[in-house]
Amino acid sequence: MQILIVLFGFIWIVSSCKKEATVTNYEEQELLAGGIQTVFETGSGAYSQTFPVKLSSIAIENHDIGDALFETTFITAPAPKNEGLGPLYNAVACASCHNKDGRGSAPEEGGHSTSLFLKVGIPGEDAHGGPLELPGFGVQIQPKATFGKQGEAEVNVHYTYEKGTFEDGTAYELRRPSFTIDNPYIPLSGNYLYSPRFSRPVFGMGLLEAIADATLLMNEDLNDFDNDGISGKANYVWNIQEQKMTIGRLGWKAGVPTVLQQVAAAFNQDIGLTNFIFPYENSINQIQSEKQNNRVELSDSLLYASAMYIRTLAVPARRNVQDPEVIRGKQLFTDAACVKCHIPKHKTKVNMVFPALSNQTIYPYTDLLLHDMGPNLADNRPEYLAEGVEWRTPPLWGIGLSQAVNNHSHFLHDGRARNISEAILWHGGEASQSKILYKKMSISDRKALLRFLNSL
Ligand code: HEC
Ligand code: HEC
Ligand SMILES: [Ca+2]
Ligand SMILES: [Ca+2]
Ligand SMILES: [Ca+2]
Repeated sequence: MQILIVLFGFIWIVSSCKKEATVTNYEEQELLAGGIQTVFETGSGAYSQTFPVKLSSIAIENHDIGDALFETTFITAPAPKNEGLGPLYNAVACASCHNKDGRGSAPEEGGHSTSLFLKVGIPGEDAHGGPLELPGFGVQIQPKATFGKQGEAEVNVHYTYEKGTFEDGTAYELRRPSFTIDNPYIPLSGNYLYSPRFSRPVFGMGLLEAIADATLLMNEDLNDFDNDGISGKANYVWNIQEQKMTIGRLGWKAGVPTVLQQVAAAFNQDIGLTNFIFPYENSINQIQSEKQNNRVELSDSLLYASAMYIRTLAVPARRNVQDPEVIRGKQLFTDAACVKCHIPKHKTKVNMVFPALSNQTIYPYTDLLLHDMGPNLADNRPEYLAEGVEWRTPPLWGIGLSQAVNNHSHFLHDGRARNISEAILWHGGEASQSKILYKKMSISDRKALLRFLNSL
């Protein structure tokens, strides 16, 4: 008996020591950013992999159909295949803006980019608290049009450059964009609002959609009760399918509730294909589009396949997780309060019907909530509960592979940041304290923080 007690005591000591050892700043599973749906691709295909496990053969079939559709170039009707482009459009394919399922390219000085468009509107709210259309232009500027019609306008960017210094004296430069709407097909009314939107990676969306509403709401702190300067607010948006207000998760202002509605809106607004969720051409109510034909151009089955594709794009694994500098950078990420918005870890809901998404620990580094990011980032165009200064915390998973996938590291809602450091330096509002702490860091701390971010 005594021997047994000693033995158990010994085991207890050994196992608690082992526990001690794993409670360093490294969690065993954090390598697997997408839980079981993590892939180990680090090259240009890092954002383009299918869920590796637990997909039914029907789901795989739909994923593949959606995959092909994502690359498809749509053309003007009538045509035997892939018809329905326009009359107004931004691009001919999803992949034109989501290069390799990632970001497109940000516009250069004086020019424009397909992957960045303007959402537009006028002050006020529609019946559901959403943005009002800009008469003659709708909710988005489409610069392109099919034969015989005119694109709505050109959108060009101009940058001004601003210098700053870190506390250690190291200089940096930021570029501030301003946009012009040139050659509109009809004059623009006086008090229009616009919001620039740069494309984003589309992997991991199914997992983000599978986080319970309750989890998101738990992280809200509307009145900043803990007095840390950070509030966090869920957006509530009009859910067309459910015909009620539900939490928004997708888009830079979390203005879209589900993957399906995001995909349907992209087909309709960006490419010009009507579908059962958005049955009218995007040129509805415009003078040059009288008597347009609003028959459904994208079948329900193709729309569902496209949503299945987006839901089941896997998450790339982290790299160098046990590197001491990366671990130090992770501590700095916590110390600088980045984790308060870019919440590292979530768990997805239990989902018997879709086991591939069920009950997974994932590391997206977002709260999917809205935050006041200060006047420098403000677009001043509200979207439901998202005010002019508010943006959704974007997920940071995969950010370190941006260069490998898209050959650039342009970030933020308008692509103004040319690297991760600039993205941090633009933080303001609720994230002011984080920015100040970043500017105070020594060069080696900044390097460690960036190494950590590049390991995501
Ligand atoms: C003209 C460029 C363009 C095209 C074409 C385009 N997108 Fe996007 N996409 C964007 C932009 C810009 C955003 C951010 C929109 C916002 O903030 O509202 C976005 C956002 C998304 C998101 C949400 C990402 C997130 O982090 O919340 C998904 C998913 C998506 N697009 C899928 C698609 C699919 C599928 C297609 C084809 C049917 C498509 N997109 C076509 C530019 C484009
Ligand atoms: C108050 C919430 C908040 C805090 C704190 C915060 N962020 Fe952010 N972060 C955001 C939001 C919101 C955006 C998007 C802003 C935009 O696009 O205008 C963003 C964008 C980013 C981006 C660009 C992502 C992309 O895909 O474009 C990076 C990188 C980033 N944050 C890193 C950090 C780091 C590092 C810290 C700590 C030093 C930090 N953030 C602190 C909310 C926050
Ligand atoms: Ca059409
Ligand atoms: Ca339009
Ligand atoms: Ca708070």
